[in-house]
Amino acid sequence: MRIGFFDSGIGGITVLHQALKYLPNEDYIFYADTFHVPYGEKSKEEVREYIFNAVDFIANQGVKALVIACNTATSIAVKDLRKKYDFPVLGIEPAVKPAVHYCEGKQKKVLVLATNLTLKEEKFHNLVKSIDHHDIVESLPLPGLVEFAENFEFREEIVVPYLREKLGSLDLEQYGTIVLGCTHFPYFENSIKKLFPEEVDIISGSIGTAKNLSRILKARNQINDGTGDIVYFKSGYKVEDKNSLSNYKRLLVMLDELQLLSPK
Ligand code: DGN
Repeated sequence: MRIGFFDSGIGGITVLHQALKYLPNEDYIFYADTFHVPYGEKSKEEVREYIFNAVDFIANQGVKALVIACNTATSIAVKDLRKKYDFPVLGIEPAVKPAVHYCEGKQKKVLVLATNLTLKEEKFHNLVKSIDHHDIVESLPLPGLVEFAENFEFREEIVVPYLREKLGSLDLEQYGTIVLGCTHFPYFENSIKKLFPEEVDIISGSIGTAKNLSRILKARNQINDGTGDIVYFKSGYKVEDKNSLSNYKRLLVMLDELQLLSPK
C-alpha cells in the first residue's frame, strides 16, 4: 500500500523528499490542494473543510499511513484526523525544541518563519510556552514565499528583496537558529541564508517527520513494499500532464542540491 502525503500545495514535496531518502522502497501518493492554496491566510473553519475533503479522498485511494506535510494543516486538524482514520496520521510542526536548546547557551535568539495561521494557533503558542523559558523565540509570517513557490518563482533576485523588506526591521545578528515552520520555505534556503550571518543554523521539521514515519512503519511491520513510485494529485484530480510531472521532478532535484534537506 502507498503512503499518503498531503499539503495545500507544493510545500509538502520538501517533506516527501526526505521520506524518499529514509524510505526509498515505498510507493507514495502526493496530494496538493492546489485549488485552495494558500491555507495560511484563510479562516480556520474554511481550511478545516478543505483538509477533511482532501484526506477523505486520499483515504479512499487506500494508504497505510498519511503525512500531513503542512504545518498549517497539522496545527488545526491533526488531532481530529487521528480520531477519524484508522491508519497512522503524522504531522509536522516548527522545530522549536532543537532550536531553543541550541541557542539557549549561546545567548542567541530563535526566529520562527511560518504562515499567519500556524503562528496564531494555540498549538504553536503551547509549544513555545513549554520550551521557551528565557523568552528567546520570535516569529514572523512570510506569506509571500508560499506565493513565490506556487508560481515556481525561486530566483534570488526576486526573493531576496522580498525577504529584506520583511526582515528589515529586525536585528538579524541576534539569531542563532532560523526555524522554517512552513513546508514551502526550504526551497528558499539559499535566499534566506543571504540575509543572516554565516554561522546561523537553518532548520526544518521535515527530517524529524521522515524519521518518525520510518519508525512507525517498522513498528507496524509495514515497511519496504514499494519501489519509490509517486502518484500526484491536485485537489482530487490525478496529475498526468507531462509539464506538471516534470515540474515535480524538478523540485525534487532542486531539493537534492540544498544542504538543509540532506539527512544528518
Ligand atoms: N505548506 C504549508 C505549511 O507548512 O504551513 C502552508 C502553506 C499555505 O498554504 N499557506
